[in-house]
Amino acid sequence: MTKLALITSNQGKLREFRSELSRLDIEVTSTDESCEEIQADTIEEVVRYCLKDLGGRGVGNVIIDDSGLFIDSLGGFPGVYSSYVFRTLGCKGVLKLLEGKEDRSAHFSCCIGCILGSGENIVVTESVSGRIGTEEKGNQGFGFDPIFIPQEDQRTFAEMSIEEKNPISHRGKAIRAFAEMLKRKRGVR
Ligand code: ITT
Repeated sequence: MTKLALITSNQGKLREFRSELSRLDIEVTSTDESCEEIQADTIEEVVRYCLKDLGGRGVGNVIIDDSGLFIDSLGGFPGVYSSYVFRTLGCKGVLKLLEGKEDRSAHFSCCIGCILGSGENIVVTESVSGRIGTEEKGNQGFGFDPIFIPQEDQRTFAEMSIEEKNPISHRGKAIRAFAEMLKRKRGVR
């Protein structure tokens, strides 16, 4: 079985990685390891910088996940500031920012970065389109899940189980693409 450690302070992310990757015979552990998180214009830049920092210190077999909620009518905000905005404004604050706005379209993006024991890197980004609801709904998931309704659904992510969210979510898609690339690299050294 392949073993990879996820660097995150977010238990919701860890649960989603474990749920998806255990089926592919990849064990995801947690770790106290950390990396330098820069403020950049894109989540990919944040991930690539972090991988460079880890690689420079000889750290391997770790995964990182930088993600964000991008709201069209707010010019993509909170985007790379999602973590800060969740901690400060929360779901309620975002709903307030959208009061009176007709266009509620948004997407979540997730960038996964991995540095293998060999030092090779994998970087993959996936997204899911949807809209911001008019109130918080549901108590599953984490973060902005209670206000995000994926395309072609009427329920928020927080009204879905992990088994329902992963097949359509930004993270679920990114994890599967990552696993595919990992397989092509023929196992973790
Ligand atoms: P780590 O950096 O320690 O992994 P974090 O929660 O700070 O944890 P990010 O920097 O990637 O994670 O920030 C992403 C924020 O976007 C996060 O705080 C959530 O509020 C939100 N987010 C990302 N993915 C989400 C998802 O699947 N459902 C709901 N909110 C999500």
